[in-house]
Amino acid sequence: LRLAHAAATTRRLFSSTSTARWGSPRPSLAGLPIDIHPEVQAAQAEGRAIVALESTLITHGLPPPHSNTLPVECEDILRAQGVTPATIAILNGRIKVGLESSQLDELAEKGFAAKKDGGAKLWKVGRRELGAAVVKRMDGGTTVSGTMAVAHLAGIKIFSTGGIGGVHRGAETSFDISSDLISLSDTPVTVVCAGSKSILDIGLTLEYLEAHAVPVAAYKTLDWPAFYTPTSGFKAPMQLDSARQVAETIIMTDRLSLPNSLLLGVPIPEEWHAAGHALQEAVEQAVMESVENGMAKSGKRVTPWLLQRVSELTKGSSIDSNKALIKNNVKVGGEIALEHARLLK
Ligand code: PSU
Ligand code: MN
Repeated sequence: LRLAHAAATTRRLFSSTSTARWGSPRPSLAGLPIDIHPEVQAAQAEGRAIVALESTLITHGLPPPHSNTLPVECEDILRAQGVTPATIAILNGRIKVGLESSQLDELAEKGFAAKKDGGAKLWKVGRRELGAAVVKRMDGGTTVSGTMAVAHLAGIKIFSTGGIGGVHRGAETSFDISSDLISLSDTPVTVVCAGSKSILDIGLTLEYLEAHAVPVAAYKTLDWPAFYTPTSGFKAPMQLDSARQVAETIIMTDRLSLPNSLLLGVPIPEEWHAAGHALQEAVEQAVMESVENGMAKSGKRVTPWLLQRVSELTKGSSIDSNKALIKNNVKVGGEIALEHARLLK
């Protein structure tokens, strides 16, 4: 009897649902603690363009007043294009896809408060934290990996952000590699970014992405960008030349049943190039300090620490560049989403 019971249990464990791999097909949302904003639902029902936005940059990335103003500005850019924004976050254990402007503000305020109380109630939510954040009724800013997971559940294909996480400098001893990279390999949501900051080892990050079969393309150039600067010294493995070509690549990747994302690197706009080179020096100094004071080995705290330190060292001027590139990525994401929706009509 015990044997028969064990066999039945094994069958249940390995029945169709439990062997479905992450990626596709998309699971049903029935009964899940996910609130899709009515505006997003309407856009989905009508096949209109939608762009997902992350919220770690609100809660852990930018200081006030930028954490209050930038998210609204990003959503306005999309609305002006006729694209529906879907900012993704966790509020009191509910996974939100699309927020009210009062909720965007609430997240910024919670991020600010968390800097004082250590963030007991507010998490930086990567994909691995999603389940517990819901169960423990947390508030959370979702990272690239967290946002991709939720966007995928909600059926949103395009996501714009500033920079992605990656392989940290010194990863050969610290093992610090962002789960953003794993998500890029197995979640079919396109990520529009400005590359990554040189707080990371950009060469190793590109190698990791290659090893994990992630298509990486620079937008209208072959230079892989480095966040504040349009070049990183590395070439992108490929170049995509228009929003239309990106949208076609997304659709073809889906039709080929591939589970991966497409990572698009968009260079920061020209008027910010000169500022970028000066910022680069502050990045170098911040990384050096993080090694000296041990922050480099502090796990998920190191990225926010470095971002904050760069902003201090540049008396806040890194933030202007940061905002400019995020808004530019949002605009490019909107153009891609419009093409994508048009091609699928
Ligand atoms: N890089 C930035 N700004 C950010 C982040 C990265 O220049 O705000 C955030 C993003 O949300 C990214 C996350 O997904 O940090 C990566 O964190 P980690 O390295 O702990 O995986
Ligand atoms: Mn890390």
